[in-house]
Amino acid sequence: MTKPTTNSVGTPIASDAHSQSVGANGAIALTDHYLVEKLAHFNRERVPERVVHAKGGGAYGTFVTTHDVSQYTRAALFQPGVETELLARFSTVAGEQGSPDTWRDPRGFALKFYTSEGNYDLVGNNTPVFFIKDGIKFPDFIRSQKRLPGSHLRDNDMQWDFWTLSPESAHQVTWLMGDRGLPKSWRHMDGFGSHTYQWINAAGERFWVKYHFKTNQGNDFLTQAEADRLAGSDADHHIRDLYGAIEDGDFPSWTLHVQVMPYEDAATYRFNPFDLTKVWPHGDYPLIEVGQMTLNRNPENYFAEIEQAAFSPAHFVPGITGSPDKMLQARIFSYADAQRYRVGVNHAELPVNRARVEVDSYDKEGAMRHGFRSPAAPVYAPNSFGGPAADPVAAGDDRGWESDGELVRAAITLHPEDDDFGQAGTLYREVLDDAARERLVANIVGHVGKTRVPEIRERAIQYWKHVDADLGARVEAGLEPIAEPRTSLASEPVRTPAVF
Ligand code: HDE
Repeated sequence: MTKPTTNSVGTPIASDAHSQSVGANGAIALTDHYLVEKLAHFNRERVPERVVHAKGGGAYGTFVTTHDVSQYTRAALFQPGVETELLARFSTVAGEQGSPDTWRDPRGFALKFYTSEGNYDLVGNNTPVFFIKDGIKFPDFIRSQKRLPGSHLRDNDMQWDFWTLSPESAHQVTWLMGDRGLPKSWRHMDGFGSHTYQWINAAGERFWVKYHFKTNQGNDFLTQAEADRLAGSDADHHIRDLYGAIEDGDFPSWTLHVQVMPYEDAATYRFNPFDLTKVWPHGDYPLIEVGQMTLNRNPENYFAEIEQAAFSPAHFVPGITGSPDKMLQARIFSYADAQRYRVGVNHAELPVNRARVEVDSYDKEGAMRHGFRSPAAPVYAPNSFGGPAADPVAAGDDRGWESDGELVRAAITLHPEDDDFGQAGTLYREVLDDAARERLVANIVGHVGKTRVPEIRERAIQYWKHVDADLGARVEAGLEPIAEPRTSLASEPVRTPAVF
């Protein structure tokens, strides 16, 4: 027998189809509380989408530590043989919730490990570097990649204006315009922690660490033409791919490696190791294998488990902490703040976000709180009634680094080989093969070709000449003259001819 529909407090309701009205054709009645409740709840089904990384998908899985890295970290999840449950969420950055999965963009690679010492979140991307190196520029950067305030159109002049006025972006833009900007699927891309983090071993020794998740499916990409076609025919292509693979039992996996830099090397390394626009060449710090991540379970409910998933780079566990990277420090504030706004102050209580260990925090109350401790448990510390007390040893209070100086606003210090364009040039000359270089040039020409402010166009050509003279010349040669120059972001957009 079909179960009766109930209202939100469990009482059976009389009709799924007919509102209460004064006669069959008359006005509907406010006494139909069920109708009012149904419409009101519907109006509140959305929470604000993420201001960046709004479009994404994810799955659960496990991480198994297969190699012994205990000499570098005492984190329980990275001890040999330990298996940890996790959630992964992949995303594009600039697009909104319904936007195509195959627009050119970096991809988010966010992980939440439910460890025996509480949740550890590693919130990275599919590239090892980023566009900027100080979080104060992040809102400006993101606005330049999103939409014009008037027409609500994305705008290549705005994008290239920001990039060319922020030359520290060159390394990441080179990745973005290359094959990595259009991964074939989330299964076919690597993931990076991107920042430099600190690991601390049981003896309290400190190391600087970068994370690399290498896809076991092989890196693969879409051409611009394929991505454009898919954007129209299957905007959810990457969500569908991941969901389908897991449903079919074809579980995607990644091998985690780390680069480990002895603590003392940081001061004299040829690149500033806390600069998020730089990599550490593997010849300097080789990859060390750590373990295997496998995704093997789809969420049962997208909203509850993926939309409400709340990641934060501030969620460390003992044996792992942050670094002097200014971007990381800005993020340590920003994410929990975003979750409080987006999901609510008690977001950590939701099943997807809840730690798998006992939570003994003094947090209490607030909107939608449903967990509480025994009435005998004190709500303040210190106390004389057996309430929890902070334990610096358990917390790993050996975290930290030397930092001493005047309070200033300044760029980070340059190490001997630091400059904005050097590593981007190396990527072009030494990492890409001829075919990949060809595609990079074509992608840049296609993208810069949509700029219409002559000064911005010229700066973009110079930007690529700084990366590499040959690359810049090829970009310049490939560009058609601007047909309809503009001087203002408010001027009329070029109308795309309709294709029928
Ligand atoms: Fe994010 N970023 N970000 N970001 N980011 C967010 O967090 C922010 C940065 C990344 O699947 C937001 O919950 C600032 C770097 C991913 O839920 C927000 C800065 C990297 C995700 C935010 C950065 C990332 C986000 C949006 C400059 C790679 C999606 C809502 C200091 C290493 C996580 C939210 C998910 C999401 C802020 C830079 C990756 C607003 C201020 C660098 C994968 O808090």
